Order: sequence, then C-alpha cells, then structure tokens
Amino acid sequence: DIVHVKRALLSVSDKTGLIDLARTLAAMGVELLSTGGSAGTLRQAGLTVVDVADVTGFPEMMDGRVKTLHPNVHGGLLALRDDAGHVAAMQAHGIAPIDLLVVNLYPFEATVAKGADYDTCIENIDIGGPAMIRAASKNHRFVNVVTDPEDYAALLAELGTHDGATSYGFRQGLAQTAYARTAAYDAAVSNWMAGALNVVAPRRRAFAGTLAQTLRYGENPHQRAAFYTDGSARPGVATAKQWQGKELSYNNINDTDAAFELVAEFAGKGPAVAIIKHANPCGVALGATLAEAYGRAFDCDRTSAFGGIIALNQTLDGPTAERIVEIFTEVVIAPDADDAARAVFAGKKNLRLLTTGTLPDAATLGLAFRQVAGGFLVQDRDAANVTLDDLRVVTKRAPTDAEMRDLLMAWTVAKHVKSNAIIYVKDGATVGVGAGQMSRVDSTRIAARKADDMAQAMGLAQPLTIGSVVASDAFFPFADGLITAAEAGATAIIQPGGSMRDDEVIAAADAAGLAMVFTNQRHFRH
Ligand code: 93A
Repeated sequence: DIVHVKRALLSVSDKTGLIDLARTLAAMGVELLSTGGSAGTLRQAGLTVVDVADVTGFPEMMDGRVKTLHPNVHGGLLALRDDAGHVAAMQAHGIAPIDLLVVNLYPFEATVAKGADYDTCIENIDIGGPAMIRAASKNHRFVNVVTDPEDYAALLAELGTHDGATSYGFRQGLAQTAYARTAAYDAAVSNWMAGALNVVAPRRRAFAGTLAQTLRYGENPHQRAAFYTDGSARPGVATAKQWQGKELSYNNINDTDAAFELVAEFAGKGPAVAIIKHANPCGVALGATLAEAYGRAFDCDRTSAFGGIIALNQTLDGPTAERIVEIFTEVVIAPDADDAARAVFAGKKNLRLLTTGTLPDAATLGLAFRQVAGGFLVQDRDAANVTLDDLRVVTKRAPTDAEMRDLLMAWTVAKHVKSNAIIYVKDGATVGVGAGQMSRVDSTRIAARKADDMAQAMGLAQPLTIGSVVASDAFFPFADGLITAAEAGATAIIQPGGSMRDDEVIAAADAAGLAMVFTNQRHFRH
C-alpha cells in the first residue's frame, strides 16, 4: 500500500510554496514535470524540470487551453500499476507513470469576485487541471494528488516519515479533498452562470464550501458542526481577523453575522452600533460618537445586552472600548480597531475582537438558503430597502422630519428582526424590540413592556417609547397592534400596508392622531 514517489507533475496557477515544495522533492530524487508558467518559475529557482510538451510531444496550444490533455499524461495518472494489461499498454505507448500530481486551478472564483467580464470569466475555467485531478484521485491506490498549497506541508511530512513514500490512507484523504475541490470549482462555475443568466431556479444547483473551522459543537453540545466559506469573500465573520479570545462557537458565528449585516445598513450614516442576542438585535443606535451610539444601543435593553454580540460600522476607538468592557460581551466585530481600543480589550482575555477591513454592501444581491426535510429553499437575499421617495403617507397627519428619520431607521432595523417584528425608535435609537412572536400584537406589547421595565430600571419618569415611532415588518392585520403601539406612546408608524383591513387600521391611526406611512415592501425574516 506504500507508493514511492518518483515522478511528479506540477501545474499550478497559485505559485505559493511551489519552489520550496519542488526543491524538497528534487532533493528526494523525484523527477519534476511541469507546464509553462510553473516550469518557468521552477527553472528560475535553478531547478531541473521536464516540460509537459516534451512528455506529450505537442506544444501547449490554443492559449493554453490544451496543455496536459494527452494520453501520455492521463495514461501516466490512470494506469493501474499492478494490472498486466495496463502495464503492457504503458510499455507499448511509451507512457511513464506519474506518482504525484500537484495542481491548483485557474483562479475562476477570484476572477468572478473581481467583477471580471463574461469572456474573462469563461477563459478562467480550467479544464485540463480538473481532468488531471479527477484522474489522479480515481487512481489514488497509486497516485497522490494535492490541490492546495496549504497541503504541501502535510505531503512533505508524510514523505518524510515513509522515506519518500506515502500510505494508502494518506492518499485516500488527498483524493477526498481533491474531489471536493473539483466539485466546488464546477459549482462556482454553474452558480456564476445562473447569476449571469439571471435564473433563480436552474434545474440543477450545486453548492460547495471550504472548511474554515471545525467547531466544538453545533447549536447544542450534542450536535457536531463545522464552518465553511463559500469563496465569495463577503466582508464579515467568514473573512474577519480575530485578534483575541477563544474560538468562536456555532452560535457566536451566527449571531456575529446577524450583527454585522445589520450595522452594514448604516454605512456612511455616522457612527452606528448593534447589539445582538440570539440573532435578534436588543439595541441599535446612531450617535454623534461611536461611544454615544453604543451607550444608546445598550440603554434599549440593558438586561438582554449582557453576553451579547456587538457590531460597529466604524473603527472601534478607545472610548467605545472602555464602555463595552463595563459588562460581559461575547464578540465585538468592526471594520477596524485602533491601538487604544485594542489596548483596552487586551485586559479582557475572553472578549473576542474581530476586524473585517470594511463593511459588506447591504444592497449586494446574492442567494440565501434554508434547509427543509428532503431539500432546501433558495431565494434572493433580502437586499431591498426603501428611501423617502418610496413612502406613501396614508393618514391625515404626515410625519415630521424627525419622525421620518426615525421611521426609516426603524424600518431598516425591522428587516433584521425575526418576524413578527415590531421596532420602537426614538431619536436614532431603538427603545423597544419585539421579535419572533406568533402574533403581531404580542410583539407590539412585549416591546412596550420591555421599554417600561428599562425605564423603571433606569429610574426614568416615563418609558422611552413615549414620543417614539414604530415599524412593523409586515402589515397590521387588525387595528389592535397599532392601538397598542399608540398606547405605548408611539406617534408615527411605518408598515408595508396591503391588509384587507387597511381602512380600519388607517382610521384607528387617525383617531389616535398618529402619522402613518406605507412602504409597499415587506421584510419577513423567519
Ligand atoms: O487551459 S487548461 O484547461 N488546459 C490544460 O490542458 C491544462 N493543463 C493544466 N488549463 C490547464 N492547466 C492549468 O494550468 C492548471 O490547472 C494550472 O492552474 C495552470 C498552470 O499553468 P502554468 O504552469 O502555465 O502557470
């Protein structure tokens, strides 16, 4: 089951680590074959390399589209070394075995991510590379295949412990990884084409990911779990740098994502902070400074904020960091953190700090998935939002400018709250969040009651919902929810509209002196 590596084919787009790998292989007496660019890199480093063109007897042609697609390559990868017929075929046709294939593919995913045009993306679809990877993987009884520079070290370690050979189990592992790589590659091509053709429902759909982290457990300790990246490089928890603190858990990753996607809505709108618990915000606020925004977000629901996850839309600074460490927080995520902030956090070893470099674009289109028994649902991500021009005033009274600003903010937050979502906002800060209730009127009541509790805890004369505005992620089916909001002190409402009883709801708003606008857009989130 041991295979001694005597002849290797190296053909890589990403040349990272190539020279070191090749040098070590050459020192072990391995013959090196290589394609144009890779061969050039190796020769420049002083290594002796055989051109694949000399193996195939054909020059690389058609802009490199045909380099390695030849029986002298594929026969060398696929031949069973212990099959008399295969060995005879090799001898008859002058085919020599290839024991190690090192290939990484044309950078298709990165080309798409850069926003390249259609033809450039097509040209970056690798054909010969995947063909060789699949051939070598099928023949893993005899052939080693490495598809990622990150795996070079493991290969060299294996060769080191087996005196220039590898074990069967090792080669099986390489083959499993390699098939996942070609599957992911073709999935990326197919999903890119679906996007280019603007089809949401192609007849077949493939998904793939690259392991970013094995997790200690899933949502609960008895569930195994892992975190995979999808190659899109969207700024967020998947791409962030972690400065300190222990590994993120499954729930941390989910909540951190919810938090960062929410503050990203406030890009360019001044300092904004979101505090998340169980994927729902328990406080979102704007402020003159980031520290002020944090304080106002915290005041929405100080009880729930304990052990929360905080997202900032700007560089974390010292004063904000000082405020954050006053209570226990699980994770802080921001585009960046300055030295003063990092110094403050350094004293809190368990607090995780993540930076992303930048904010994701809230308006980016993309796909969202959800698993159901026996299948999965695919939809466009909810990238929509409204502006002032989209709103229709339906009550006798129109919102004031201040109410209008808060209404738009409340609506934006509602998009990120599990339905039924009711959000009270005052002066650029949430003052009550009702999430995830089966009845809309219950969400309205719960948010108001929590605001009452906060006012008591903070020793305020009256709850912060007095003089607030309210967003509802979907229409009020009856007037009761709206009346509850008015009783809690709300003066203006934003909601999609479109209920059979809109007239009743509008009449109730007029009767209570409320201003109400319809968005004609819904933000269910389940
Ligand atoms: O254009 S291809 O699909 N046709 C081929 O026959 C072929 N063989 C290897 N691309 C092909 N490759 C790819 O070339 C490899 O997968 C690798 O990514 C790249 C290495 O080219 P170079 O060594 O010239 O930089």
